[in-house]
Amino acid sequence: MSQYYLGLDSSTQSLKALVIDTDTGTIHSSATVHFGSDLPQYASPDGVLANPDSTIKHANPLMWLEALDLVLRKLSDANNAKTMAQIKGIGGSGQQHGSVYLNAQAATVFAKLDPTQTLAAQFADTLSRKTSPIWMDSSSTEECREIATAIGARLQADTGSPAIERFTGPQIRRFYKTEPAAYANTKRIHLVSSFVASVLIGGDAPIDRGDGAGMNLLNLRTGTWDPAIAEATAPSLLSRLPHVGFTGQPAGKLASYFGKYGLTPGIPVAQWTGDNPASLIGMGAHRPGKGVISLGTSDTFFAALSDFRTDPNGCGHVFGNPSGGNMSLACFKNGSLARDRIRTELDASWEYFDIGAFNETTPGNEGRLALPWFETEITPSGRSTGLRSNFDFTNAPKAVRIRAVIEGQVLALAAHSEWIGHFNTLRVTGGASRSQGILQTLADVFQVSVEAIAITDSAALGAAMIAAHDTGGHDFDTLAKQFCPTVKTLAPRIEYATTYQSLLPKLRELEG
Ligand code: XUL
Repeated sequence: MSQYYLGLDSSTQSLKALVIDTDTGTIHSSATVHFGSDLPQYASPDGVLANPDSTIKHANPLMWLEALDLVLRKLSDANNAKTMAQIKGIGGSGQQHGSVYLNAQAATVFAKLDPTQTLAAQFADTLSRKTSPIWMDSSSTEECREIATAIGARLQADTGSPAIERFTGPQIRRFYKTEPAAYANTKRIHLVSSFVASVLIGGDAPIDRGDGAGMNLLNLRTGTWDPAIAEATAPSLLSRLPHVGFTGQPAGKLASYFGKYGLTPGIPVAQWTGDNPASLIGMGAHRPGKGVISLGTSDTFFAALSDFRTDPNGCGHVFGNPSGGNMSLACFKNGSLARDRIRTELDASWEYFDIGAFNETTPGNEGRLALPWFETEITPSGRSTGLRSNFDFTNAPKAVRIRAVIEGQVLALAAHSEWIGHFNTLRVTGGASRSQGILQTLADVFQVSVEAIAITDSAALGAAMIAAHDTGGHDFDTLAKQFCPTVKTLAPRIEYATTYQSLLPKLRELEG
C-alpha cells in the first residue's frame, strides 16, 4: 500500500497542497487556493491588503485559515477516501517573517476546534492584532535603528542578520510602540508557519529554527531565543513566543477537526518552516554545493552553508537548514510582480518576453541596464522606489527594455550573493524558470550550468519531503533523487563572461 505525505505551502499569493507518494517517487495530487481569485472577499488580489502608506503591507490571517479549509476541501474532492486515509504525515511552510498576534482566548479555541464551523469563524475573536505584517512591509526602519543601537554588531553575528525591516522582531517592536494596549493584550506571537501548524495540531506549535532565524530574535549559536535581544525588542516578549523546536522533531498530532476532510486525526504533523528553507529541500539542495534561485513573488538566492558565515555587506541572511546546519539567503522584493508589470506595460506576449526579446538583442545590451524597483527594494535596502535605468528607458525599443530589466535583476542576484561563495551548479525554480531567456542569462552571468527542475512548487514539495523525513523516517538524499530530477540543463556561454563582469560596476552605480 502506497505511503502518502502532504505538504502545504502558505505563501504570499496562494496556499498550495501537494501529496507525494514515496513508494513510486511521484507527485500524487495537488490543489491550490489563490487568495485573490478564490477568496475575493478579503480584498487582497496579491495576498496583501491595500494601504495608503506604501511601506505598510499587511494581510488578514483569517484569509489564510479560510484558504486552509478550502484547499483541504479541494484536495479531498479530488481524491477518494482511501487516498486521504493513506496520508501518513503532514508538513508545511509559510511565507517568512509574517507574524500573527493572539489573545488569551486563542488557547481555548485551539483546544476545542469545532468541525461544524469554519476555522476563520472560530479564530475571528482570537486576534489581538486584526492584521498581520508580512515580509513585504518596510515600515519599521526606526525600530531597526533602535534594536541595532541597543544590541550592536552582536545582532548579526548571533542571529545571522542585521536588523531588517521585514524581520519579525522590528515588526513586533513597532506594534508594541504604536499599539501598546493591543500588545499588552497579546498572549502569543506566531510566525505564519507556526500559526498554521498550531491550527493543524490544535495547540501551540513550536517555531522551527529555519524560519525562526528570520526574526532577529533567535540566537543561531545557542539554538534558542536570545533573552537580551528579545527584551530590547519589546517588554516581556520572551513569554509571548512559543518555544523553538528541535530540527526533525514533529510539532504534534493532527487535530480531530481535520477528520472532515478524510485525513486521519492523530497522524504526525512536522514542524512547519519558512518557504525558503522548505524550497532548499524541495530543490534537492540540502547539501552544500548547489545554489538555488527561486523566481517568485520575491526572487531569492539561497544555498546550504558548510559553516556559519554572515554577509559582510549586511544584505544577506542566515536561516536554519531543515536538514541540519544553516543556509544563506538573499531576497529581492521586486521579482515576478515587477516582471509582470513590465510585460503588461510593454504589451508583450509571454513568448516575446521569454524568448523573442532576447533574440532581437545581444547579451550585455550595450551596457543598458534597468532595475524595476516598483516596490521599496530590500536588496539593497534604503533606496528610493521606482524604475531606475542608465538609458532613456521610455523611448528605447521593447526588446532592449526587456533585456535591460532581466539583466539588471540577474546581475543584482550575482552581485549580492558573492559572499555565499562559488557554485558549480545553480538550480532554478519558480514561475519564471520556464523562461528560456532568463535561464540563459543566469547561466551567462553566473558562468555556471543552470538546471531547471520539473516542479515549480518547490516549497510545497519541500514541505511534503520534510513530512516524509520527520514523520516517516525517509532520508533526504533518497527523497531528493526521487522528487527533484533535472528537466533541462543550460551551459554558460564562456564568450559572455567578460561582458557581464564589466557590467557589475555599472549595476552598483545604478543601485546608488
Ligand atoms: C525571505 C523573504 C521572502 C518570503 C516570501 O527573506 O522575505 O522570500 O519568504 O516568500
